Amino acid sequence: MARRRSRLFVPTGGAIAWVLGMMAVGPLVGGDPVQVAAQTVIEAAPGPVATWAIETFGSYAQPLLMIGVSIGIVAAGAGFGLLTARVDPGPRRRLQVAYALTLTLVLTTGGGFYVAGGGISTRWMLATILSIVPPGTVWWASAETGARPVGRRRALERMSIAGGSVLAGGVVAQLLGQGPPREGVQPGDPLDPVEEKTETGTTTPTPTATGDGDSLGTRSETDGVVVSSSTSDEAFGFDFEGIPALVGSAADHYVVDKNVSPPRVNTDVWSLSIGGAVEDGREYTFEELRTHPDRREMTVTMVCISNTVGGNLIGTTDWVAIPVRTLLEDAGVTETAVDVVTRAADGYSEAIPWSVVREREDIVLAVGMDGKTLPAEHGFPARLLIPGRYGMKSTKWVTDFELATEDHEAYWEQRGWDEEAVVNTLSYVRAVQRRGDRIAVGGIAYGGLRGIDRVEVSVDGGSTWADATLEDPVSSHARRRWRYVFDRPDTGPLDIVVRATDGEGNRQTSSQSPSHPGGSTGWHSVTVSL
Ligand SMILES: Nc1nc2c(c(=O)[nH]1)N[C@H]1C(S)=C(S)[C@@H](COP(=O)(O)O)O[C@H]1N2
Ligand SMILES: [Mo]
Repeated sequence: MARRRSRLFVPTGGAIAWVLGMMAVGPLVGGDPVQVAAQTVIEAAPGPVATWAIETFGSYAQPLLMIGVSIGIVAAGAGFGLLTARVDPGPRRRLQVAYALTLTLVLTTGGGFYVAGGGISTRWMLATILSIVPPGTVWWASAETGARPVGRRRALERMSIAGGSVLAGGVVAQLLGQGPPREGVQPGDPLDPVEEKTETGTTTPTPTATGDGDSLGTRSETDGVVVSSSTSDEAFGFDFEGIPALVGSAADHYVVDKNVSPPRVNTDVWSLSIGGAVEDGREYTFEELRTHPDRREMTVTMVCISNTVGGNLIGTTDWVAIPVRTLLEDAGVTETAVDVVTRAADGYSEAIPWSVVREREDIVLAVGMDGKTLPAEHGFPARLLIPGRYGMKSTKWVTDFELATEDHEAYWEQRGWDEEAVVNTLSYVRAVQRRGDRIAVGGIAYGGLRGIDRVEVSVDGGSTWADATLEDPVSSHARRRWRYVFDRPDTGPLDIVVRATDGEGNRQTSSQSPSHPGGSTGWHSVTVSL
């Protein structure tokens, strides 16, 4: 009995120790084999499966997948234990199995860290060795038990030795951290300001009306809408509790990509290459881009195609960017060019017709965000921005521009999402505040390049509508904020609905569609009491 139990316990416990040990030392190389496995699953997943996961789990999809992969590895260990618990292969066979297992363990661990850390280094070696110790300890601790059944105390002792080696690996990894700071520019480093603002997409932020009640009474949230009361008796501005900043910070900006952890790019070796159907293929260093004479500041709103009505996958911030067409024209685009394909350090790709890029000065390569170089998760050192299209078109961690002579099928397009991904007009309620008898409903509205002309609000579930007041646009590429203020002494429920009309006179459709394949549509509604 005891022997059988130990044959089940050893591979299961070994697998647990292995997974935990690898995760603990991951910081040494900036990733671990479990992440590599999860990333492989994400990229191999058929379009409908990937889409289903995004729609069902949203931003939990990747963490859940990591847990799933870990459970899978442990289950494989247990399965192996179950299969082998019945047979006694004899000492010779047992030795062969032990060799084969050790070899597999070393190869997968070393190989996984190699991929995760981008090559062979002392850290890679250390991570691999430290990760083999915990499962090795479990195995070693059980090796002698073949002869004697393990007592509860001995078993506990062994578990703590394995646990201790995981901890020790974690401590080493934390002490050595991500390694000495690299030479060269880092994500989020200070960026020289653009001295002379160029026209495109730039406006000076308009100061907003005052009276934005610091003196808060209460605050709560209903379906993501901030509901508050304030003791202020000043007139409402656009900035009351729960309304996003006119221009958000980098930290405010949502993060969406296919990666379990963002690729880390070293600007000392990175360059942006421009090739394909051009006369002179060329490379830009980060330094050349960072100081490019045509760089400009732009306030741009980005929204993810998987955002649901009223959702938070929308951000507005200041970028420093260079028109893509300038970079491409300098390389001399030839007649045969059809698509501008962008490729990225994480294997992602996107494409946009050259005929579109040629016409638009506002399709840009961003090298700065919120006054600094890009944060790693937003695409350091350089990312595309295509205002008016969903975020998926805006490739992060760009490494290559390739002028392709035929239509290119991009990462999400292969997975069944819309190719052009032009944003649908949207308007969201973000906050409701009471000041005495007065109530303000406020939020944002975005119509991509079409702009927003009008926002209407209903507080009776759509029976009657009133015009909201729109804030002056901060940029032609940014969403607008709005508010609607009315008198309501009683505290009964309000059925709030909002709808916008874009700059071409089209009212936002009331028909509800899911985000796949072309982005969500429908009016945002919320019921609040205050
Ligand atoms: N290289 C790369 N670029 C990418 C992605 C990606 O997975 N890899 N995801 C895209 C998607 S779906 C969106 S919504 C935006 C999000 O950009 P943000 O994280 O800076 O907000 O990046 C886009 N660019
Ligand atoms: Mo997205």
